[in-house]
Formats: sequence, structure tokens, C-alpha cells
Amino acid sequence: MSPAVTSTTLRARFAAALSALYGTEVPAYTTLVEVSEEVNAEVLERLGDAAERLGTIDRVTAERHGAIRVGTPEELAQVARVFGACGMHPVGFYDLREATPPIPVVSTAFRPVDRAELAANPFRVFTSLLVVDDRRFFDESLEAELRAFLGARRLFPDELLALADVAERDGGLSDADADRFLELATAAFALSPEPVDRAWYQRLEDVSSVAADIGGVTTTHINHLTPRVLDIDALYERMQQRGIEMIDRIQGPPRTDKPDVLLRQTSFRALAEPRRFREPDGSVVEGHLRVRFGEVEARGVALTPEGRALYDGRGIDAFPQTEAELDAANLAYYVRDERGELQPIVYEDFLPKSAAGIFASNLTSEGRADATRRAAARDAAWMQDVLGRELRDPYALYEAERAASR
Ligand code: OOG
Ligand code: NI
Repeated sequence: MSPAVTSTTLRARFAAALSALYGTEVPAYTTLVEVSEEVNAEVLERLGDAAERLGTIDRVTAERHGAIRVGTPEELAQVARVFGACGMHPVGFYDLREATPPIPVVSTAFRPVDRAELAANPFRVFTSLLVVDDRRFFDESLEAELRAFLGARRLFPDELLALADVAERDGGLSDADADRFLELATAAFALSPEPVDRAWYQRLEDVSSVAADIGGVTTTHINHLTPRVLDIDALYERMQQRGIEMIDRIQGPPRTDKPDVLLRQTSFRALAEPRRFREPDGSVVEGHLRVRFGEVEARGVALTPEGRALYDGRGIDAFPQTEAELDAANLAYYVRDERGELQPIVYEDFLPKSAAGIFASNLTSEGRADATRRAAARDAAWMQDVLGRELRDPYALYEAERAASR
């Protein structure tokens, strides 16, 4: 018998619950969602069916990606169980230590992998893990202190993890268990009212804001939650008209009259959020932290490795003008529908360069990395081992989908 609440429904409800939570925490996010919906309605009105070529309006309206950050391999393995309950699987390995400026994390994205699951709700969460033993960022003693601090915290309660395992095994949960799972899972990503240890946070912040955001506090939280918009240029202008300060540009491919490829992203600037701090003398005072921003994105067709190499090497100018040419040159992924016509496969993943650009335009300081010191070895195989489950390769997923249609 199939469970009352399937993994697919859990995922849709989890995305909606996090969206409601984040809206209470970061009110400008609600504006961003409103403006996205306004722009999407206009694009639909203007273009009709063509507006839905890269996803139905229902999918796009519900579509979010979250970004979270954890501190230890154990925390990463646990969060994989929570996402696994929602039919979200780790896809891709990203090393943001190679970005400019470098960020001391390696990441993956949890997301649905089947076409039907993506269509039902494509919720994806970019999940980063701090690399505490990378000497370019952390010396021996800071690493030891970080390990002790992170080792003493518990982000996900046992009850949540037990429910997650049941959901993953059975493909869902009973009504009552689903409610409880969602309550606990959502609470695990709420901003904590617990005072932040000022001196400790500051020491990490001197190295990297992201390190402080991860290792400077005893809980985790959503860093940002990103809606999808069908015309990001229109959205950018409209947010500015509403008096919301945006970062200075849209990351990713520039606007063209060619088919949309990959991913374009922008954000409003990180807001100073009220947080309580514990001072070195033990007193608790009100202060501010500026780490959470409001990102928005537009998605295009997924590029093949050849298309991606062309994009990285020569940019969008080197791309042809039509979908037929993109397909014929094997630059982008298309399936053939029943009528034999090309349909784009949406890019479901991330662009670390854009991610780093968004980080950089929101950071108050660049941090400090000593390139002469030893890097810690991390790769997809290492991450798969930590996850204890298959880490999928995004290209293999796109490739399989295309092959199945031809
Ligand atoms: C993750 C940054 C990556 C994106 O949209 O590329 C990301 C983070 O800020 O932790 O969300
Ligand atoms: Ni993001």
C-alpha cells in the first residue's frame, strides 16, 4: 500500500513550509516572490504557450532552490537523509575553494532526478560543507577549535532522522508522521534566537563570512531561498523601482535573443538582520549580521559538456541562434517528443562561478586565504563516501534523458 503522503508531496510541502518560514524571517523575500509572480504572469500573457517551454507555470510558480551550509561530514550525511525522505538526491560536486574569492566549502545539490518528479516539484537545495582542515583558511589551532565547536552541536534531532528513514524506505509517511516530519524538518532550518558568541564569530569572519555563518553558530539555517522568474531583466528593474537595493549585475549568460541557456541569477543585497550577541564579558546585546540575501533566477536549457566548454571558453557570442542548431551541434540537451519535435531539457543544476559572484557581491569582507599553504583533498568520490549514497553526475542524467527519447 502506498503511504498517505508520498515523498513527492513531502517535498512540495517542505518547500512551501520553508518558503513560509523564510518569509517571516526575511520580509524582502516575500516582495521578491510577489514581483516574480507578477513578472511570470505578464510573460505568460505576452508569450502564451511559449512561456511554458522551460516548465509549466505551475512548476515555475512553486519552484525554489535553497542554500544551506553545514560543518561536518556527519551533518552532511544526516541532511542527506532528510532530503532523501523528500525524494531529493545528491547531484554534482562543486568546489568553491576554486572560486574568486575562494570560499572554504565543497558542495552538492539535493534534487529530484526523474522528469516526472521534477515536473511535480523541482525543489533543490545547494548544500555546502565547510572544509575545516584546509590550511589555506584554518591553521591547526583554529581547526581544532572548529572541530570541537561543531562536534558539540546537533542540528537534526533523532526523531526527525528516524522519520526520514521511514519515509525513504516506504516512499512516504502516514498523515500524522508527515506533519511531524515537516514540523521538525522546517524547525531545523529556522534562524536560532540563541546569542552568537561575538569573539568566536569574529575570528571566523576574519577568515571567511561563510565559515562564520557555518561554524560561528550552534544551529544551521536557510541562507537564501530562490524563486524562479521568466524574465530576470524585468524583475531586476522592478525590484529597483520598489526601492530594493540589488547587487550590481545579473550573473551568468548576458541577455541575448538566442535560446536561454544554463542559469542567470541576481540578488538583493544582504540585509542587516537583528541578532543577539554574547560579548566577551558575558553580557548579551542586540546587534546585526549581514549574511542572508535574496536571490532570484531564470533557467534555460542544459548544456552538454561541449556546450559548457564553449560557454566557459568563448561565452554566449559563440552560440548559434536556434534550438535546432544547438541540438545539431550537440551543444545543448533536447528530447524529441511524440511528434518528433525538439523540447529543451531544463538546466536543473548550479553554476559555481555565479554562486561565487553572488557570494562576493554580498560579502562585507573578502576574508583571508593563504594560497601557499596546503589544500585539503576533496572530490566527488570523497563526498559520495561521506553521503553514504550515490552522488549522481548531472551530465549523465541529462544524457540518459535525451538518449531515452531518441
Ligand atoms: C550557496 C551558493 C550557491 C547558487 O544559487 O548558485 C547557490 C550558498 O550561498 O551557500 O545557491
Ligand atoms: Ni542560490
